Amino acid sequence: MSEQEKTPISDFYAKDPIKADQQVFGRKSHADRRGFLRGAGLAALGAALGSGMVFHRNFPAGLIPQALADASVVPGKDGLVILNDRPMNAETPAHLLDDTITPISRHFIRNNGIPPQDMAAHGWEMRVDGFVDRPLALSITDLRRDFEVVSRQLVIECGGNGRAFFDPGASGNQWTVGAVACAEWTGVRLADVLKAAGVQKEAIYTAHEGADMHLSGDRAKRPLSRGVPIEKAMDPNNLIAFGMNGGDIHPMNGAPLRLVVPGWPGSCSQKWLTRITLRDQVHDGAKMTGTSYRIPRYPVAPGTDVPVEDFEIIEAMPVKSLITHPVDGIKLSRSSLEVRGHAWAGNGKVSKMHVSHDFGATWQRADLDEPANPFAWQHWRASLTFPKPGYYEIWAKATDDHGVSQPFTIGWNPKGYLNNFYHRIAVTVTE
Ligand SMILES: Nc1nc2c(c(=O)[nH]1)N[C@H]1C(S)=C(S)[C@@H](COP(=O)(O)O)O[C@H]1N2
Ligand SMILES: [Mo]
Repeated sequence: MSEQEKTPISDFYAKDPIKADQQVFGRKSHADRRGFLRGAGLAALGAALGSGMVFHRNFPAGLIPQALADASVVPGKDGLVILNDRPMNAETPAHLLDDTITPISRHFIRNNGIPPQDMAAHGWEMRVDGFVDRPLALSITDLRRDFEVVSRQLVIECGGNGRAFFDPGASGNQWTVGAVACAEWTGVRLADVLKAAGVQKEAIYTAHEGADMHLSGDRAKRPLSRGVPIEKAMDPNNLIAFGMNGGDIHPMNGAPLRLVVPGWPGSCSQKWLTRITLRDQVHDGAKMTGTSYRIPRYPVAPGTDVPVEDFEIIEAMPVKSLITHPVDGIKLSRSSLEVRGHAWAGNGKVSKMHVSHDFGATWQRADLDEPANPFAWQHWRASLTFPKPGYYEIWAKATDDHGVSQPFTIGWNPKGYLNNFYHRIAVTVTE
């Protein structure tokens, strides 16, 4: 199907996504998944597909037809692979993450609920309360006026990135490698705002709230409300951001205001930020408790049933790397190849980068850049020579400045978090 033929449905969604959704799926509300294709929606979908859908009565509500299942239905996103569209979750193929700074159109999307309908910067307010001397209510204008505005390249990676490779599998979004990005975020330091509010000595943990709605539509429930220990919150690299790559934040990435807490699971970086409360206990908001964003305290064999009290909260993300060029599966008619990508570590820096073209028997040192600023991903490159035609894989391995390297196998855990095994791509050298 050509781009041209896809236009009708993207247009349809771009104008009024909620109405488009109601028409396409016949849902009265976002929470109602029982709709079916009908009338105008069916017609629009038929036009977009270039052919009528024969068994449309069987087509489950909330699904996007596979032929249209790229993020072209999300205005401003390009080439992402949609894993789920209610809530919207979309990852970026590795070769589309080749840029130094991830373009807005290629930044993955991980929603736990329904984004707010009103994301206007004008009138947006965030509160800071709890164990503070002076509770604050700040507009974006206040933030810009009262605090130093800084721009930083910061990696956001979902805690579940790489889950698709778990065996036995883990439930949740089946992210492969693309739930990670490094955009340039502009905003004010979270630490400066907390200092202005006056952090009291009882405050040990933050609690973050956003304006999104729980999938059930129940306003009393939150889709996600996480927090971090006060020591991590005071790290000067955390931002309350109102800008992305020199422009506005994309609606699906938390417009008009979000937290960026780099190095820790993406879930700590609350989107559509409305409130930060300082608490005198570990925050117990939505997806802070039970087994959410937690792993067993000790290594377990794949498939082990671990009691919930043996889980602990994930803090820093592990060292990891991506091969962003060439694309996986490339066929080459020559024996040499330039390989490149990025590497990052949730705690500190990447100090060494290696690649292998012989399944890890030997490793070649890659050329590795320093990060543009703390928590920016580091770019690397290497040139490989293949001895003769045939099938090869390129494996990439980063080592952090604590001497910890990416492992060959997955550190299996029940919920499928923190998979940092080598990124591999296939290369065939032809005669
Ligand atoms: N309000 C709100 N913030 C949120 C989420 C959410 O569902 N609601 N998802 C979190 C998760 S799990 C991740 S990985 C990151 C993803 O950020 P992105 O969608 O901008 O890529 O946002 C986090 N912030
Ligand atoms: Mo996430």
